[in-house]
Amino acid sequence: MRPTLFLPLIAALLLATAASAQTGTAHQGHGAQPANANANANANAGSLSEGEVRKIDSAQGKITLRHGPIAHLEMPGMTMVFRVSDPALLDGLKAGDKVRFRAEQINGALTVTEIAPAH
Ligand SMILES: [Cu+2]
Repeated sequence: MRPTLFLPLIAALLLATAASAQTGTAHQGHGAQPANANANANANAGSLSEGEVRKIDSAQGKITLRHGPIAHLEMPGMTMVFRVSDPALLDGLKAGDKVRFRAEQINGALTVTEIAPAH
C-alpha cells in the first residue's frame, strides 16, 4: 500500500520542483525590467532644462539660474547657484539670457554640464 502512495507523492514533488524552476526563470525575466527603468532614468538625466541667467561668476565657475522644474533631479522651479563643469561654458552668457541647460549631480554638487542660449 505504501509504495503506491509514495510514487504519486514523488511525482508531485518533482512537478513542484519543475514548477518552481520555471517560476525562477520568470522572475529573472521580470528582473530585467527595473534595469530598463534605470536605463530610462539615466537617459532622462541628460534632458535639457529651461532657465534664465541671473548671475555669472566666471572666477568661481558658478552660475545663478532661475530654472523651471528639473524632473530628473526631482527639483521644482527655483533660483539657485550651480557649479559649471567647465568655466568656458559661461563664455558669452550674461544675466537675463534665456538658456537651455543640462544639470547633473556630480560629487554631490549640482553642476551645469551644458548650457546654450534658448531660441
Ligand atoms: Cu534648483
